[in-house]
Amino acid sequence: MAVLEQMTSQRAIALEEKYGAQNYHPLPVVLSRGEGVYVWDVEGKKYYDFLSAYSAVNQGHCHPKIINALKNQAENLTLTSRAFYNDMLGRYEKFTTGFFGFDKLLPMNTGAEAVETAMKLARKWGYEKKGIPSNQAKIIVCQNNFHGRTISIISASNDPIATENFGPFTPGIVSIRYNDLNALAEALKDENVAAFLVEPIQGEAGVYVPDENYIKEAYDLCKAKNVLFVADEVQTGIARTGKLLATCGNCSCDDKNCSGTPEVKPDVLILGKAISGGVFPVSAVLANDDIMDVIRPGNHGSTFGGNPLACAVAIAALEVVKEERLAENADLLGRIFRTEMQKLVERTPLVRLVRGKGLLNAIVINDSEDSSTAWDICMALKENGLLAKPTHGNIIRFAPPLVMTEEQLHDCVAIITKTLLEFKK
Ligand code: IF1
Repeated sequence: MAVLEQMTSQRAIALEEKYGAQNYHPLPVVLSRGEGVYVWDVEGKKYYDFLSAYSAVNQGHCHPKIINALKNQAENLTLTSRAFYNDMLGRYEKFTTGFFGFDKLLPMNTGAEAVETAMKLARKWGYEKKGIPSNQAKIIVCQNNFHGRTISIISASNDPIATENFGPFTPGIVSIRYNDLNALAEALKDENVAAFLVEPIQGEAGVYVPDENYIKEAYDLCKAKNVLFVADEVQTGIARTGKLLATCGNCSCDDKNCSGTPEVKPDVLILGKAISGGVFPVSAVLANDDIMDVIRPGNHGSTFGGNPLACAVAIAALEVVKEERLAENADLLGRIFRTEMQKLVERTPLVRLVRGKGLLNAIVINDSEDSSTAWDICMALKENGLLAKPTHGNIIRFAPPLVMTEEQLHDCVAIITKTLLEFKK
């Protein structure tokens, strides 16, 4: 069969260029195998994966427990649709609501679908519980956000490359400066606001960590105005930032010394990516009964939402997070990583600063946003056996799988240090 022809990197890239929509500009590396923190290209070269599929592979590539759950379920029942019950969905819903400390879960597949779901849920709650006049509900979002690629979600975006020539846009969305409590307080004066949708750390924007008090005080401002606090933890959730959730809240995390902020429990929690360990598209919206009960049969759904395969994979993926103490490991290794990167800031003018939380970090390269320097550095890192990719312009995001050992982390720090100290523009 042609599709199984002997593949080379060059051939694989040529096939995508000829037959694929050009909606990405990938780094020129063609991967064919993943295991833990490592990936291999088709020629057999081994790399550290320092992107984790944008924080979807927190548990490491092809984690045996998750793959076995996939295989076992795949041999029994993969999809029923929600026209009928199945024996996995209720189990998954009970497990996951208990895991994060909510009453109910609405299962979807991609992060964007979960964000759209949360927007619909917030609007319906606004009309039926808060009494907002019909079709007047507003949702507040933050500038430089990333919540996905659908029309309503990009209606909340101020990124020209994500929005140009995709209009007209969905109304009822108000955009404010991130990490600006005065801007939020001002926007909340509008009685028709149903929700504030926010990333606890803005990943795509360049791993912007807000002021320590921002999330908590934003939450308090929303509560004072009877506005839902909707946390998009698609990228920051599932232990990535050194806690089970970046907003944490009083989840069922049994880690007594959790550094989380228990007083911030989102009204609506959006999860995706690593909820499945990157093995299968799984996303979820969690909320308590007084919010989720506005959703009635026929209001919302999806063919694959809550399928048995997704449920089996997600249960296993979440169990790995607890069993292997991934949040604690991310917290510890993240502190070491930022300390080591700070040494680099002092050793080369090429790196302006390092920022992040847990194992969601980034370095800002000392060059203009439209320069190719960050890209060229990633190309050099690739040659030295580490894969990362620039986010906006001059920022390189570093987000390895959370199963990384301290020894592997120091190996990666050595690669990054060597590459940057030897780099010639
Ligand atoms: C791409 C970015 C990261 C997300 C948050 C929702 C979604 C995402 C906070 C939607 C998805 C992905 C999408 C992917 C690249 C990656 C990304 F660069 F696009 F912005 F991670 F930062 N909320 N992020 O980060 O989830 O529908 O993709 O499952 O579109 O290129 P999705």
